[in-house]
Amino acid sequence: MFVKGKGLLALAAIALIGSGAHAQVVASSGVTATVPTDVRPGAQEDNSTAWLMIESALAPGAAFTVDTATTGLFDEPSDLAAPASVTSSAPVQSFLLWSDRLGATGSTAYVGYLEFANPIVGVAVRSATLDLTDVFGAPGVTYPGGVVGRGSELSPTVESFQISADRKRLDFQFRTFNVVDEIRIFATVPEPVSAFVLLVGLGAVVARRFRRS
Ligand SMILES: [Ca+2]
Ligand SMILES: [Ca+2]
Repeated sequence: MFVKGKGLLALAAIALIGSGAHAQVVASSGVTATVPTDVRPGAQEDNSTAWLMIESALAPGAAFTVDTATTGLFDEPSDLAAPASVTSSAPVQSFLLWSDRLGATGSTAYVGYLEFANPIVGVAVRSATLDLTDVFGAPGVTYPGGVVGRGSELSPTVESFQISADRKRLDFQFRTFNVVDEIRIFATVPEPVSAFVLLVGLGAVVARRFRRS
């Protein structure tokens, strides 16, 4: 019975993942998902992993500012476009990826990637653009608005990110010193009806697993 209870919990966890924005991240490396209340420098530190948090869902047609809406390797500031407002006809989800090393001296390298179920529309990496897009942050979370250096300072072989040709994968490399390194990612999400169909499908899988056990 105890084992069965654990199985129930595991299935409930799968259902939760399947029903939420977490389902939009299908694979990752070097990143730990978290639900923080404070993402200012020093609030949540780790020398072995970067952090990922789910932020707000944007309605179709909402305007948001990005530093690039194209694909490829970005390893110097001149690779970025001028900050520009974009809109998406599909619903969009905002995610914050960041790193914060222990303490405020020395430096730590972070390397990893995120794979999304749906295409990345654009990203914010400059401190000013991150400040500007904090309105799409998660409710109740304190952000480092106005903190110089919160963004990602692109530098060849030191700090960079890459968006794959199909826009579903973002590779990153941070060298984090005394502040933080952040990238805010805007990726499309399925229309609600699609998410519902996915849930029904997941329910069928869960039901089959229960019958089998
Ligand atoms: Ca720190
Ligand atoms: Ca930084």
